[in-house]
Formats: sequence, structure tokens, C-alpha cells
Amino acid sequence: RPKEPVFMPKGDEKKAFEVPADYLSDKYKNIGSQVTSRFGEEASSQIKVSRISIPPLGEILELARSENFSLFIPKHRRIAGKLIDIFLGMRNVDDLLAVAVYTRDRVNPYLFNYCLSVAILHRPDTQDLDVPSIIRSFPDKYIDSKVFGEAREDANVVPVGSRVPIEIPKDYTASDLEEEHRLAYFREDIGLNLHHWHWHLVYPFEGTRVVVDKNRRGELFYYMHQQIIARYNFERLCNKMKRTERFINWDEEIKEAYFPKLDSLVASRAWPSRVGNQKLQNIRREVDGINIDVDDLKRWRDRIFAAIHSGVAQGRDGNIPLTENEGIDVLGNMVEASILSPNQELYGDLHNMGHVLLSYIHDPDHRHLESFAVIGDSATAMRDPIFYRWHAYIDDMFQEFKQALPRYTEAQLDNPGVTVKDIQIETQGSKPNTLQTFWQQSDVDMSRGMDFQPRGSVFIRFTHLQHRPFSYKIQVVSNKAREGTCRIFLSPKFDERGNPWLMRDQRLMFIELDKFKVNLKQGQNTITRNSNQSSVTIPFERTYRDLDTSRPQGGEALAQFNFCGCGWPANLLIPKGTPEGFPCQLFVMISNIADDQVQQTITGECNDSYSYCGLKDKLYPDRRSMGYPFDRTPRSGAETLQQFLTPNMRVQDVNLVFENKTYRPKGSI
Ligand code: CUO
Repeated sequence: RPKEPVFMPKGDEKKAFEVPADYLSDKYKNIGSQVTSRFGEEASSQIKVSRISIPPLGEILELARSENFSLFIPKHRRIAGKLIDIFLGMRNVDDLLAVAVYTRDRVNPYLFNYCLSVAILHRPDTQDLDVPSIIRSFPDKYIDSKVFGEAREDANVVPVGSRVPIEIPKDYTASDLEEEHRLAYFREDIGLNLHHWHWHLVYPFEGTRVVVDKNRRGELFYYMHQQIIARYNFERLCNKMKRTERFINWDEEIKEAYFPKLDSLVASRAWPSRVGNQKLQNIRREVDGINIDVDDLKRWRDRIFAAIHSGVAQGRDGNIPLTENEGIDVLGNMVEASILSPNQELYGDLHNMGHVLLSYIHDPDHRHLESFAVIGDSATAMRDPIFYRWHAYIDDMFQEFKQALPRYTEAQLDNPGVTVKDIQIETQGSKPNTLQTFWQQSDVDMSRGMDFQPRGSVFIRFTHLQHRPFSYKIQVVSNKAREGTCRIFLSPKFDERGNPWLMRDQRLMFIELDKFKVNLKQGQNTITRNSNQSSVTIPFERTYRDLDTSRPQGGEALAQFNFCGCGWPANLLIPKGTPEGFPCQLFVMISNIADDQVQQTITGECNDSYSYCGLKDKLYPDRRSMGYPFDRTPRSGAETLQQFLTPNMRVQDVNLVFENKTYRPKGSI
């Protein structure tokens, strides 16, 4: 069994809680003293938990401790909302600790972990507490189930100093006979799935308004997932595959299969697989409180398209126009759907319920007593190829709206007086304008998520994509001293047939690499920027590490640190490329600061992955529509990228070379 999540600062494993006797769950009541002494022996100090009157848990207890938990299931969401409210409603940290200790042994462990994480992220008095990385609490959501047997063996037989990392093979979920398996390195990247889990933790779609109502969250839902699709399609092209097909016909068989080979340690069950050629079915699952038809999805879809085409949403209390700049935010909340949807009775819960229908495709009426598949959990959803087909469909709805917007005029793109003269990528040991990728192995300690004696570190070693660090060197001439925003994107140069793109298609292929403010002086300027400064990514260590090992000190910094577990994993900043070199186009633009700038003070150190994750408790720090300048259909006459360019933009051909070699880990995390 996994050790259940314990929210204690790391390094404090020697501390024990002194718990009021009646807090112990029934299971432990009669053996309370033995339980206490088992863990108490190791403890150097005790934390006294106060005895408070615990609010009734009611429905929260209906999700058994051994079941799986998914935010996409309305009943689970509802009870999560209740538990979050209980945690948020506690008067102070002592009371929060008391109720957390009380609930920990009673409620479902995944539910508990999620709700307490949300509460810690949002309570003003817990900003100096760490949220442990989910990979340490529940490694079973990320790692081949075989590993745990080996780990248990190691922990029992091999002394701590002599353990060698347990290696997860790079190809364990399928063979090369399955074409989709070429993308497994991306879909199953641990950091990528951690990012997605973290994003949804930071932007929940249900709960009290304080937790949900964040600046431009609907638009960010659209943009972050649009970029996932663009990046996935980029990787597909690198692997000589065409772009992913939208899952548009919901009566058609789904050809993609997926066998996750993950075991839920909490539920003691394997995550269900999906064989090829399954069809969506109506769901009747009393146990989960889900009664939903494929036709429900179709009705919601049609109503959403009606809103897009009329430019107006029917709100609960009157019409809401889908305006040029804010319409996408309304639409994001409507499609997802979040509680900020203008009218959930009418527009339903399309995207979330799509996840649900897909996740129960193998047992729609619960006759086999099976739980949901990986697509039903934000921690695991990105592993399955169907995730991308579903989100390609969702993105297409957003693009339908974007296409109807007025096109950017040259004046809205240009920055008069600013000319980008030259761009160069410099990678150590490579020719100019070459990006270099390769396989790298890393070791991560899994012992926190496993409860067996004797303890001690148990490392797993996994293989992931990586790129050599590089820098951009950008030459800009300005006719006066000014500020500007430098926006950097990358796109494949050719489509899957090897033809140059039309701009209306290529605009959807641009992946954001970086965005930052520049101070230009009058005349010639050289801007140098390193790849590890990207506004898209977080450093590799932060994705995996328990956030306390190298953390900055002080409450403010820590709060930022928790939030910034959200961020694209740095190892996937650059797509894989090909051994012979994959031709790409690097796009750089210096936009006019007058239309970019958001007036606010940004404090704290961790504001380094705002492109996909925003800033904690702040406005999204770029006033333009997310994805600018590629979020709209190009103006007429700009059929190709070259024709699209204004003087403040420039494109450079870049060669993306993959070295098929695996580098051993330098150190462990
Ligand atoms: Cu992130 Cu569908 O929204 O998984």
C-alpha cells in the first residue's frame, strides 16, 4: 500500500502527531496505543493536534477509500467542493491541521490530497506550507506498475547504501507495431503529466468562487490546451506522422487503443485499458451518479456552436455578447465547463463529460465493476492518444470562434520604428541555427509514495527527451529608446506532405518558446536570451523535487514556489526533431508595449512559467489575446508566413537535430 499523503515539511519524518483518541478512525480505535507506538518510536518530537468540533462529513464519506477519484465525475467534484470548503473554512492553521488529521484516515486518499492541496494553495495563512509533489505521494499514477514489486523487494532485501536505481524501460506500454507508440515518449513523459495535473489544480473548474474565478481562466484553458495540441502535432510531424485527427464523429469507432500498465496502489486495481475500435456509449452508472447520453453531448455542442455563430451566449439572466477580446474567456468557461459558464443548464459540460464518456467506454453501465480509465484523471489523461483527439476537437470549437473575429490589421501587428534585423540560435558544439535533442536518463526517489519497511530511498531511473541548452541572439534597430515585448515561436517549416504551409494552417502549428520584455535603446540592439529563461517552462528539478530541498526562504517566495509547480517541463521545450534534421521556422516579434502592458506590480521570484500558467493572484501579464499574433486568421494578402511579416517580425530557418543516444544521469533528484 502506498503511504498516504502526509502534509509535513520534508525532513520532519521524525515528527509524530499526538492525536485526540476520538480522532482515530474505527479501524484504529481499539489499537490506538499500538499504532501510536509504532510510529511514535521513530519520532523525535510530537505535534499536538487540537480537539475541535468536526463539521459533519456526510456525502464526502460516500467515496470509499479504496476507489479511484476523478474531478471529471460530477459527484466527485461536488464532494471535493464540500471538503475544500471545510478546509478553507477553518479559522486558523491549528484547526485546519485538526480537521486534516481527522479526515485523513476517513476520506478517500486521492480526494484528501487534492482538497488539502487546493486549500493550502488558496488559504492566506498556509502560503508558507509546501504542497508535496503528487509524484511522491502517488507515484503509481506515473510509473510502470512493475516497478513497485521490484521496489518492495529492494526495500526488504537490499541495504540503503547498496540499492541501484530501478530502471523503467523507455518502451513499456506498446511495441513499434503500434504506430501511435512513436509518441509514447511525449504522452507518457512524467513531467508533462505533472504539469497538466498542476495546471488543473491551480485552475479548478468547480468550488467556491474565490478558488475558480481567476483572471482570464477560461481563455487560459483554451490557450494552454491549444498549445498542447500544437506541440503534440509538432512531435507527430517529427515522427513522420500526420497531425492528430479531431474526434468529431462520436458514433464512429475509435481506432486508437491504449493499455496504460499502471496499477492504482490505493485502489489496488489496474487502470482499465481500451482495446481498438470502441464506440462511445450512453453511460448509466448509478455508483458514480452518472446518467448521460452521447446525445447530451451533441445537444450541448450544437448550442455552443449556435452561440459562436450568433456571437451571443444566452446567460441565465440575459444575453452575453461574445466580444472580440473577452468572448474567448466566456467560451472557455462554457466549453470546459467551469462554474463561470454563462449557463450550464443550457450549454452543459461538454469537455468534462467527453473525458467521462471516453473514460468509461469499457464499462458504460458498471456491469464489470470497473473504474474509469486514464483519460478520466487529469494526472494521467495525457498518456492516452484519445486525449489529443478529444482536445483537437475542443480546440477546433475555439478556432471556429477565432476565425469569425476581425483579422489583425498591419497596424495591430507592426511596431513602427522597430525592425528585427537578424536572429540566430547558438547551441554549444553545433552549427548556428541548430537545435539539438537526445535521450537523457534521470533518477527520482519514490520512497515517499511507498509504505513498506525498512524505509530509505528507492530510486527509479527513467528516460526522457532533452535538448542542449541554447541561446537566442536577436538584432533589433529602434528609432528611439523604448520598451517592447519579444515573442518567440517555433513551427515546422513544411506540412506532413512536405509542402510549405499556408498561413491559415501554419498559425495553428506555432508553439510558444518564450515571451519577455525588452528595453531597446535608440539604434542597434543585441538581445541575448537563454533557453532556460523561457516563460513557458519550469526547471527540470522543480517538476520532480519535493519543493523544499532548494527552496527560497520566506512565506511569499514559498507560496510562489507551490504555484509554480505549474509549468511546461523544461525537457520538452523543444520537440524531438529527426536524426537527419527537421526543418523549422523560428519566429521572433517585438510587439508594441502600449498594447501589451498590464499595470501591476509583480513581486516574488517565481514568475517564470506564466505563458501557460499565469501568475498567482495577479492579472495575466500580457494584455493581448493569448496566442497573439497567431490566434486569428491572417489578414487577406498574408497567405504565407513571409507575407504575414511586418518589419518588427522576422523568421529564421532552424534545423532540429535528434541524436539517438541515451545519456546517463549526472545526479539524482
Ligand atoms: Cu486538461 Cu481535458 O482539460 O484535460
